[in-house]
Amino acid sequence: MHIPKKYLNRHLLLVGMAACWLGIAQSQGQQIPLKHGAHRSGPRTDAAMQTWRGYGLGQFIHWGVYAMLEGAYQGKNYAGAAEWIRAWKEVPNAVYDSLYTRFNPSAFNARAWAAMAKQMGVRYLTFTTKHHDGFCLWPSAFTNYTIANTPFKRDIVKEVVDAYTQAGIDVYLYFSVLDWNHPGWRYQLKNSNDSIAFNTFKQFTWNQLTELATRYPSIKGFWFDGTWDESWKKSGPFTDSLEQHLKSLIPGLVIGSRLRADELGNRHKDANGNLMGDYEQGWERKIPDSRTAVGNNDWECVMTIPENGWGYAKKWMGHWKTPVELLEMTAKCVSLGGNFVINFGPMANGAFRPEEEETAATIGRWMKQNHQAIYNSSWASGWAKQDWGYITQPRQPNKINLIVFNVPVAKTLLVKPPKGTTIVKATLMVANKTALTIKPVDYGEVQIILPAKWNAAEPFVIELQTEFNQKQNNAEGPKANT
Ligand code: JFZ
Repeated sequence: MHIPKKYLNRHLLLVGMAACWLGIAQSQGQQIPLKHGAHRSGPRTDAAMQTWRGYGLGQFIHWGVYAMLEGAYQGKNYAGAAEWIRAWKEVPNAVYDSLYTRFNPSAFNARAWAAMAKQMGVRYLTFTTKHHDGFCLWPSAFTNYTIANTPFKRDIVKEVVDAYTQAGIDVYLYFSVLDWNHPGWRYQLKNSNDSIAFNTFKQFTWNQLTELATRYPSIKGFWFDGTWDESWKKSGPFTDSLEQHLKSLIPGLVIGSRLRADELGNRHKDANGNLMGDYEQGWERKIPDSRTAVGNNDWECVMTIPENGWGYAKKWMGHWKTPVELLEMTAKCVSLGGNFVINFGPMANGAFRPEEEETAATIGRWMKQNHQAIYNSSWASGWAKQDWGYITQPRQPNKINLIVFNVPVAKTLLVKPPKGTTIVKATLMVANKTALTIKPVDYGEVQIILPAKWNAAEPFVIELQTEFNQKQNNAEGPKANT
């Protein structure tokens, strides 16, 4: 079909006008009306959230009866994450579901765990109370599948919450909504029988969470998981009331974006693109590569040491991250305004594997020296990312920390302060706190000059003291010749 050019042009014009109108409608913020979408726009500003925002480094612990199988069955290694081993066809459900009758972690010592975490320098813990298998590490009154019915009997959640809290480390409870052990769980709601069954499951979930919040009132939040199935996505209004209910039980409670769905089934972000929950919880084993990727939201990245596996596996497959790699990820996350959380998977007897103890100790030695660049620090607005490492902004005004991972051959670090900001002092934060030479160069860039014989054995921090000059900020910068 041939369309004369003049019609084509007119047609394009009309299409263009329509697109433009839609664009205007959207930019004027025409919102989809939602009862169960985000209830807040922008980050939380209260003290509890300020604390969360300042953690920098956290510890995750995945522990449950899956640790007893050690990521293998009858001599064969499971290729998936060890805490998922029940889903492997090689393992009969009956075998897995009776493991708990032998769960007896004789080496478990919550105070030793908390001491290791403290030495490592983590400021919060997320601990699995119940993973997808449904086994509860606390004596829940709503199921028999709990620690109370193991030979061990002790309330592991209580011991962990108490020991960490006493050590000054905030505790968050991981809770899998998905529960392979509960008869009412459904992946989908295909008919009214499914809905009836799933209603019993929702009540059970409500009861268990109320129980956790009531038994362990010192916790600072929940970390939800297993909320991705159709059945849960269709329960938007319920997820909303559940969240509000938990927040009414513990003031300041922090809950990420993995609990709720809106009434249209959207998760994490509602139909209008607003985050549901206090921080973005989708950064799992991946780190954003720019500040734009996270927008204005609080966020956290959770990371495994081996490639993919949270629960204990005897054989770690693939690459295990070195302490320096984990520290670099920590620095990167903090420099982009997020927290970084490193996972540990204790053995069935309750002790940590040597690789994890070693990792915690090495990270701790570095944190002891350099935590000023990680704690209560965030994105340094206006300072461009540099190849030598990461820039973080502590809460004190006029201070900036540079965390250096790659020392340039020239032994000079280039930085570009935001307009109006001058660097007045640069201090190498090791041993005798050497003051470094600052040399302004062209285009508002500044060289920080390292001692000529500087040989860094590990990443290090340089503290900058800055001054802000309003006049300079208003002055016109150099004009580019373009
Ligand atoms: C979940 C669990 O299935 C896993 O066992 C572990 O507990 C982990 C912390 O969370 O796994 C997920 C959940 C979400 C994503 C990926 C793995 N995700 O959003 O990309």
